[in-house]
Amino acid sequence: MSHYNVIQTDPNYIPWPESFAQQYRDEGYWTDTKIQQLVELRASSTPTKTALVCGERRWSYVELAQQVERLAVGFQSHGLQCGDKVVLHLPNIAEFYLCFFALLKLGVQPVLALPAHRTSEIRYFCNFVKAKAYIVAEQGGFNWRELAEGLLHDRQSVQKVFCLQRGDDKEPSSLIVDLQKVFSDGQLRPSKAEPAFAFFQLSGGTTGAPKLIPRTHSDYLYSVRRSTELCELTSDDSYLCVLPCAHNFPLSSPGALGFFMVGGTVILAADATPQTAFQLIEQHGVTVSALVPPLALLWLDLAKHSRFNISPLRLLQVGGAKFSAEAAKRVRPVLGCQLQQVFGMAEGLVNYTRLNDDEQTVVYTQGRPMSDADEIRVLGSADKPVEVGEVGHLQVRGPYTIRGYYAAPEHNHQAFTQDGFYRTGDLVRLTPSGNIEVVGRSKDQINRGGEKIAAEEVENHLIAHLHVHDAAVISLPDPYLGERSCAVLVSQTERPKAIEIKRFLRARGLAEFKIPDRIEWVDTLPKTAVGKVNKKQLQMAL
Ligand code: OOB
Repeated sequence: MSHYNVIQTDPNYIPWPESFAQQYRDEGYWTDTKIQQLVELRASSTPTKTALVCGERRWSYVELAQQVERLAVGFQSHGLQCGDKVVLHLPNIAEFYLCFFALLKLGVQPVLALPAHRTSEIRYFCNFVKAKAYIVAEQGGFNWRELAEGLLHDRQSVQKVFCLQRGDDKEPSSLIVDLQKVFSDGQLRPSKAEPAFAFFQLSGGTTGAPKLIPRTHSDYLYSVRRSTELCELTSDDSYLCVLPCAHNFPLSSPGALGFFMVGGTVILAADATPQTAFQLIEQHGVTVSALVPPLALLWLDLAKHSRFNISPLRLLQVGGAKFSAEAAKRVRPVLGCQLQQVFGMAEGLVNYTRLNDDEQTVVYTQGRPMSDADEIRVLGSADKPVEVGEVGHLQVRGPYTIRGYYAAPEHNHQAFTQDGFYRTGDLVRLTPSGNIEVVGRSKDQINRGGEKIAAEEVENHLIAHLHVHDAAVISLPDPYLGERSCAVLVSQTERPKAIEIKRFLRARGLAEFKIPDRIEWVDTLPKTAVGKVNKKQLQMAL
């Protein structure tokens, strides 16, 4: 696609103001490269280098580029075209990247759903963006077929479901297209248009409905490029992708895209157990990986009596939730590699500790913004900047931080300031050296070991229960997850057992990580002076 293409307009998308866009281009932050070109560029510069390993399968750069092309041709013949939305719902398998690049090549805008999402979330995304297609893989414990057939039957927007089926129970279905059969030879018909942005990331959310985050080729690639520099990646590096590959952290910080950019190798882990990870590190000489804190704790435990040689690992990134200093201290002695703390968000801003930072900084802080063009401020009461060392609300604006969620004018009003800063909802403290320490949160969210739960979303599902009159979902401390969730419920009739409440939520198709870990009943929910539920008081009482 050349820049002569007509850029489609999308009234639901909020671009950077032209003066900022111009500055980001002039100063070289934004370029015209498209995300899918990462693989194409490498296919010509290092064609035979291994790009991707997934189980027994592997792809060189040129093979990857060819497969992406064939998939794009197939999607096009199924009617997908520039500006169409698609919900991409795949676990850590190579087809995630194949689909992602193929869709971007067509100008189709995928919503990057997480594997843990279920009927409730998927239906919402499909309806919200008016997705033309849904791409899913068969996975245990999830009746994807019922969901897929439901989506098609509804005759809303979804016209096609592409499913990656397992060999053993392939069932012929006239409605669902076998993803393997989509790959086809032929010529791609070029598009004369380009979408306003490339794809959607998902927000951890604080409201009843999850928010969609539009990311552009320019802003995303800049964040990837800057991340590869910070992590000093070279083509000799290989990345073990343990976290769900659709998430911003393992996709772009520097994640798989960073490794494709430098011509390194991406290795997908079939599961998130440390045993699998250690075996893959030894087998492939993995040099970098990224984890959420609970997984890092498991790695630390296993390393003490593992027979695998994990010495190739040079850098372990930990982020998504606060990593305790006690655990952070143990990374180098136990795992024999450098720790990098990563404090990022799908909305944009990513902070890193640097490879040459001193031990104190790496252990006690969550790093600092990756870009000189990131503008951050820490505000106290009445939105006045606080002193260094004081706790305040973190706000950010910059070349890869969005200016608004997709089609959410009311929420944007609260989440963004007049001058375009994103209110992160994180409570932080700046150290004298300019590093950030995350100390808490003002947003109504639970961070369950890196998985984000919007309290209001779960509360809305809970009060749909016949016997639940009122509900508050709060976080409680957990030694392993950092936080776990607790639903505090009020009934005016009877109090069903916890198991029945959980069963009810599962039946509503809610992702498993959002099912409350604990259920408590109270007579009334305590209120604050302004009449909101006093969650602090509930937390203290439990
Ligand atoms: C990453 O992205 P999201 O969108 O799943 O979650 C963002 C939120 C942040 O606002 C913060 O509340 C929390 O997750 N968070 C951390 C953290 N990293 C993220 N809180 C404390 N310490 C950390 N190191 O989680 C994400 C995106 C890109 C890179 C890394 C993480």
